[in-house]
Amino acid sequence: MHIDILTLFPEVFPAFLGHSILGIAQEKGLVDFRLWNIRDFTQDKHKKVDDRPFGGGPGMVLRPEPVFRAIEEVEKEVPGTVPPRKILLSPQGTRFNQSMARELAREPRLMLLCGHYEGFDERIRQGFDFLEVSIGDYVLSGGEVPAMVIIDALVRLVPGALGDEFSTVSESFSEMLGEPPVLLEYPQYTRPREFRGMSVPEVLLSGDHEKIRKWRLEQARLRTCQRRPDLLRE
Ligand code: 6GU
Repeated sequence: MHIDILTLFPEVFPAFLGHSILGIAQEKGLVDFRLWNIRDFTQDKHKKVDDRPFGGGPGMVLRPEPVFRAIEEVEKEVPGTVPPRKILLSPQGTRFNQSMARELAREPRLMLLCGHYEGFDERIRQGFDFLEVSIGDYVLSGGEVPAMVIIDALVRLVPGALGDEFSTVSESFSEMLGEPPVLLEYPQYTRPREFRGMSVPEVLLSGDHEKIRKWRLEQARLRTCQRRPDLLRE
């Protein structure tokens, strides 16, 4: 999986992409990221990426010229491969969820366009076939954090990214790990068995794996009922 990230702030990504599951997935060659600064695709002397909105109003709008050039250049960058699925990050997009993550995780190539300021010149939307995605109903100052959220959700679904230990477990718990209906996580415990008067449920110490599996599924369902009944109706 190849992911191209188009942003005005490429420097905010490397620490995030280089660690934990994302870092390991890159080391294993399962995914590679390329960062592109939209400003590098400007052609004017001042490298101007934004301008004031026609009709007036607050804020600045991302200019079409550098964004069109960036998308077209980056698209040409890896000849012979399929064109990327293009994602535009904006609060006006379709709400991101686990089923979108599952769908996008199957794409060989993605391009994420992060905006900033008040928004994109509308002709950017007209010029390309984007999937416009929002990560929730709140306003962020740019698409960088949403891009990281989406990348994180996708890469952990790429086969091999989570390591063998996890994938064998997921066989028996697919209901809790991303196949619909998605359930919330069951309660987890580690050592010590007793901590400040709170003890680990007996069943987890029993060694009876079938009993443990049933207990966890029951707990996951209970938790989902109590906290997120909307998930059960999806
Ligand atoms: Cl994708 N972008 C911005 N700027 N704000 C958001 C968002 C995206 N999703 C939720 N809020």
